[in-house]
Amino acid sequence: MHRNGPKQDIDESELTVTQPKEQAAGVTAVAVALKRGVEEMGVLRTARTLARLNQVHGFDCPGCAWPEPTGHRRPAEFCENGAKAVAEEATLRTVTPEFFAQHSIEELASKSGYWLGQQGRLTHPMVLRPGATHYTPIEWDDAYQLIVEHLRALSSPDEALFYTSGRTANETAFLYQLLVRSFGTNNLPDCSNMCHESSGAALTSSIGIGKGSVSIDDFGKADLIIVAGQNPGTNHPRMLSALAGAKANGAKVIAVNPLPETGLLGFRDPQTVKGFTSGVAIADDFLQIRLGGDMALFQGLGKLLFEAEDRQPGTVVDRAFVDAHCAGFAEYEKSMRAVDLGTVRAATGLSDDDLHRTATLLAESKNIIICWAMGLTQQKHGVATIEEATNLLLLRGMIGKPGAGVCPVRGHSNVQGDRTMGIWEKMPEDFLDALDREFGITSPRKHGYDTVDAIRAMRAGAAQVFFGMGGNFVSATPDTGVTEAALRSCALTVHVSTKLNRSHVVHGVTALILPTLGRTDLDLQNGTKQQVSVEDSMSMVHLSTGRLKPVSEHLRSEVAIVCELAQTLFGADHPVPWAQYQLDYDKIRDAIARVVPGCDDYNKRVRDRDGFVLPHPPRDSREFRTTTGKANFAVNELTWVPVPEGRLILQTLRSHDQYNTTIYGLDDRYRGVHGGRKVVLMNIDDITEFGFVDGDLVDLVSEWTDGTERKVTGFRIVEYSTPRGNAAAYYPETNPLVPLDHVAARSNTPVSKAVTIRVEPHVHVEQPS
Ligand SMILES: Nc1nc2c(c(=O)[nH]1)N[C@H]1C(S)=C(S)[C@@H](COP(=O)(O)OP(=O)(O)OC[C@H]3O[C@@H](n4cnc5c(=O)[nH]c(N)nc54)[C@H](O)[C@@H]3O)O[C@H]1N2
Ligand SMILES: Nc1nc2c(c(=O)[nH]1)N[C@H]1C(S)=C(S)[C@@H](COP(=O)(O)OP(=O)(O)OC[C@H]3O[C@@H](n4cnc5c(=O)[nH]c(N)nc54)[C@H](O)[C@@H]3O)O[C@H]1N2
Ligand code: SF4
Ligand SMILES: [Mo]
Repeated sequence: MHRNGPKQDIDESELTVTQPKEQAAGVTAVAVALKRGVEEMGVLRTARTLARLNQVHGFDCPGCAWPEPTGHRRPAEFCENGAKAVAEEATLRTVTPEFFAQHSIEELASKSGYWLGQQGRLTHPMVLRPGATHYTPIEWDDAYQLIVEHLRALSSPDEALFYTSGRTANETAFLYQLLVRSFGTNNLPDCSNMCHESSGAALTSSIGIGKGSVSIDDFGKADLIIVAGQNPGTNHPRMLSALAGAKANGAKVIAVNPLPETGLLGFRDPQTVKGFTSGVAIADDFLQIRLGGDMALFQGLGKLLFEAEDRQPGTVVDRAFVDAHCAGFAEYEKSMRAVDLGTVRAATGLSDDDLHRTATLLAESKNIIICWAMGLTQQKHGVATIEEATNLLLLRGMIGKPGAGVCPVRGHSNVQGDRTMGIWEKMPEDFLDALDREFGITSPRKHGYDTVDAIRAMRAGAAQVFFGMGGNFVSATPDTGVTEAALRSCALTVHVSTKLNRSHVVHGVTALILPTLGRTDLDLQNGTKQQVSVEDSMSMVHLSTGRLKPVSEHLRSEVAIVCELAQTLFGADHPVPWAQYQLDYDKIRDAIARVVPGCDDYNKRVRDRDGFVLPHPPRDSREFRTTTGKANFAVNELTWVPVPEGRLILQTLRSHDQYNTTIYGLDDRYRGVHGGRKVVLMNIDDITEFGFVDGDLVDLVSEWTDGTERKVTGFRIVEYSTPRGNAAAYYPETNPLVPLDHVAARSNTPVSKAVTIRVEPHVHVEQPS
């Protein structure tokens, strides 16, 4: 079944730009999904795989964390990007030991992430010995030995880092954190540190739990839905169906975004007959906000809501809810009344009319949901911004009733589950107590490093072993130059991966690639079929069963890799029954049931038709387990992102044809960018002011407060509808521009959505031959 990947890398000179699309999804989306499937998997495998995607006895889509509808499921419960995610994983192209013999590390390091990923699935465990030019095959047992030797050589367990990306299933996540804590450290950085950490921090402080409070059914009951800092047409495509359904029931949708994202403005549902021929506008109103202006918006709206209450007392503030369930209301009211609307207009770029229109809708709607993603979280004041959004909902009594609530829309398909299972550098004491009781271990209590601190630790020589459970650490993290040097300084880097990526070629002195099964793959342990479980963005937990024949007999499941490594590391008489867990994942689920809150009877309930929903006290009973025992109104000083003279504020975002650092193709169809990725979207007035024209090649230079500069070169200017002073370019190409120390207050999340840059003409430097 071996097939080779494409030989050609990206040629940016083939980049073309067309008008952005006015409607998302529709027939083209279906056609693209099928074409990508057939290219990678062939016709039969495509048909078999897509038929099982998101179905009750099938596998969970590895695309994103948007939930499946409960009850009746349509025959095709997936979207274009879900199909692409599956094609990417279920591909028949392979990266074999022969591939590694043909390509040196130096050569692979010169390729784009796109090229690396397109080569196919990894088939063998591989090792790069100190000073070697090529990866060579290694036996699994020898690989474990090598890791254990390095771990034992450390002077403290805290010198090892154990990263997790959010595709990892609950069973793996639970065992992995157990291994790490048995070893003696809480160094469990994860992709969530770069993603919804700000949501977790804000919601925990405001309502006592870091998860969203709505279910998919609430969308059908809402009459106002605000979607802020999110591009669902690309990143959570089936959310558009939920929004379209809400609108059919009379809801209004407001999009808050610097860009007129296609999916928000128009949508053709490919799963309905009508959707093939006509579309609906999703957003009733579009607030084209300036980057980082959301906190000002929510504060301005807070002020206007109090003024509306003054005009018609008793109609806006939900006194009964506030009195019974909230703390800090008086301080909040005082701070809102002091908000200066002039500052709000400057910070947001919105008009008085925009603010009043939105406030009126907020005051009059009976059931309000606020959704958000990276546009809010990856800001310096991301935590405070989310608290301000939550304040508005508390004021209106919108938590813990049908059709209303907070909705952080998670990224990776199991990033929320990983947290529930203990992947966090600072898990609460009661979780660690339960873990210790169950297994007779002593978990360390000192908090570990998150992602940014992990990079700092490597840079400082305080960490020498990096272990990645999935993901692509080097490309996903900020400040690429700094991070690459940090990883290269490690004695050992290990990656459990499905596909080749840049983290394999920017390596420690010794490096290992451990190839693993993905969601779609059949997982047999000792001849018995195993299943895993996952949790979506709305706390629904259910099983996922892969059925495809793995591309190589040398792949091992993530669970098997953790269990085998643990046995090598701890020996046979360790209190955790690793060997049993490996052979029967039901046994892992039994342990999860005893340790993880809300998971009682886990084995039975994950097998229910739609799975089960984890408890959420504010949603279930308006109970708020915060420091005050009530929902907390937060008071924050207004923060926003002014544009310095002659500079731009740059956001780094996803194209329609990528999954984080995995580039599926070169077609950002909705935005009209084709054939390449090095573009910078700019407002026409900025282009003109800086003396450029659309199509010019430029270098982007980021400036940081300590006087240091970072640069990426050869980007094409594309005239685009974005607020004055705000620009956009794709991640990960622009990660070198994000300073490591540019992080959100209270969540330490890299500020990927507001980097100060200047734009310089691109000077072509001839390489010496
Ligand atoms: N196909 C596909 N699906 C994905 C992913 C993928 O890469 N590809 N990634 C997954 C992951 S891990 C995640 S976290 C999610 C990410 O999902 P999103 O958060 O939708 O992803 P981004 O592309 O970062 O888009 C950020 C959006 O916020 C807007 N924005 C930026 N800054 C601001 C701001 O200051 N204020 C406001 N109001 N808006 C702003 C941008 O214009 C853009 O529309 O998607 C998940 N799903
Ligand atoms: N500038 C900038 N940087 C960002 C962001 C941004 O918006 N702007 N977004 C941030 C966000 S929200 C996130 S979540 C992170 C993402 O950070 P990561 O999660 O680290 O990155 P991914 O690109 O999702 O990881 C892709 C790799 O995962 C491996 N993989 C895929 N499936 C599996 C599997 O089933 N098992 C295993 N073991 N491996 C698998 C493959 O080898 C693939 O190459 O990036 C962050 N970085
Ligand atoms: S919305 Fe997300 S989870 Fe659902 S099919 Fe699309 S990519 Fe997969
Ligand atoms: Mo994410």
